[in-house]
Amino acid sequence: MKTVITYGTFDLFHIGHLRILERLRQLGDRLVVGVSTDEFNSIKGKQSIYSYQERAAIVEALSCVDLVIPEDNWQQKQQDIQHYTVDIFGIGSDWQGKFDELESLCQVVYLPRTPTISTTELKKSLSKVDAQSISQIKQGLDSVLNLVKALE
Ligand code: C2G
Repeated sequence: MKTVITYGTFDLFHIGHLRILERLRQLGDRLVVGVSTDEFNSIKGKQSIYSYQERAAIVEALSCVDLVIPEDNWQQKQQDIQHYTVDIFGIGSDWQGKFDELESLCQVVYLPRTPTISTTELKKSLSKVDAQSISQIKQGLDSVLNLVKALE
């Protein structure tokens, strides 16, 4: 069985996240996803809208994802690759070259990012809407989350 692993924050889950996870899953038979914990996000300089639990639940609900693990630090990749007998480490091209040291343990692939969408841009456009719209959006997102939980 060929195992693929990747890592990310996956906040405000969007089509760019879905596309990379689906493409990575197609490279093997099992996809393991390390979702950054809230504490690790602080180290990464990221403040996510959704908590780790919510972000992990959404990623875990995807049919292309087989296992979600917490990503607590930069150093755990080597241990994870050995623990899960990973054949391929993959991540978006915005990280091109950053994880080449893992080539001594497994194949390393950088896949093209989906252009014109990012969580940062989503946050910027969301911050332009008024408070009432935000609560309406939150209600909508909460019902999506409840649906995901109901499907679990
Ligand atoms: N991504 C993408 N296209 C986008 C946005 C994101 O392909 N438009 C990919 C990224 O390249 C990454 C994954 O989606 O592979 C998750 O992106 P983020 O949630 O932004 O995660 P990041 O901050 O890149 O964390 O140790 C690795 C880090 O945890 C990666």
